[in-house]
Amino acid sequence: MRVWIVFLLCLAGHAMAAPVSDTVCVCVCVCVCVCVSFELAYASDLLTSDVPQEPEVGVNPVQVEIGEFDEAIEIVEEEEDVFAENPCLNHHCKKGKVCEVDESNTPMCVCQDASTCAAAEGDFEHVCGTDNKTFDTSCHFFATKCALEGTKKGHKLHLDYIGPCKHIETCLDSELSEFPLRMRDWLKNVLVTLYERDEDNNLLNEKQKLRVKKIFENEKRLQAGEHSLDLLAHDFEKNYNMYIFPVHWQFGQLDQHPVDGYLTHTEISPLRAPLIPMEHCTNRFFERCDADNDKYIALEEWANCFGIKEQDVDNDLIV
Ligand SMILES: *[C@@H]1O[C@H](CO)[C@@H](O)[C@H](O)[C@H]1NC(C)=O
Ligand SMILES: [Ca+2]
Ligand SMILES: [Ca+2]
Repeated sequence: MRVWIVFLLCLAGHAMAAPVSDTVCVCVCVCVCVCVSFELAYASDLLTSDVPQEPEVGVNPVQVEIGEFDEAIEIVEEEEDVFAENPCLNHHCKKGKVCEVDESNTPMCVCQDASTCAAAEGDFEHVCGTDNKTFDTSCHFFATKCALEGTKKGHKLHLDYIGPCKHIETCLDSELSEFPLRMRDWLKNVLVTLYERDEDNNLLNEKQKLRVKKIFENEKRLQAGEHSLDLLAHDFEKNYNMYIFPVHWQFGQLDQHPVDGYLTHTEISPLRAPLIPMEHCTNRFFERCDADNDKYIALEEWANCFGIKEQDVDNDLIV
């Protein structure tokens, strides 16, 4: 892709030097080509990079963003013999921290200086904190949060959503009840898409594949697309069984740090953060999910939130 851009730019340069009568025509063609190629290169960069981005419709942010918001997770691995020279090589620090060695060559995690974060390449890299302040990138956010560690302000500061801070409309009760309809349908479509793409990517394990296969092959399945709320509600009633697994599966995707049958604020973050700018009921929805208000969403609470009946909640569906 890059080669093309350079090549076309050369052509453009060439054309500039050509007689005026030729220039007009050539320049128009070349300009269009450059723009298109650049966009393609840019798009393919986006797809392969791990920066926060607006999820495409049907792409599960959990797949895209995995690990991006796990602010509370500190992974420390030690393999001393292999990396004896630079103890930092294999010493991972949580977001917002970097590894440094002290006088005795012991690696330790210290707060990253926000000025060492790479600048944002666009608005899509900005993130909005719970203080309603826009940060350039998630790197800037976590560096700032780290610098505030131990303070009340730092304790309260979380990454709220992806994108610059904006006005988020109040979620009305009527809208809140619509949210799970769309979300359930979306979860089901995400799984079916993963299944379709999953030749040998192992996005799903064998057990999961078998379960999604049943949904995928079901002729009564509502195909992905824009549907009215009435149709979504009707489909949930009629094809209720198809929604049980997707709801469980998403819970399992999020319940990772640690795998304990409960979702913390941080664990839900990979799902919430990209969703909030698009769905203004996201926060209210997840708050309400925690029915007993203990700050954790248990599987039963989660399933109930999506309209799954108590007798269909099954821990075995998650593994
Ligand atoms: C957050 O900031 C945005 C943009 O600066 C503003 O439009 C919005 O009203 C603010 N929200 C709140 C809750 O203050
Ligand atoms: Ca957990
Ligand atoms: Ca709870």
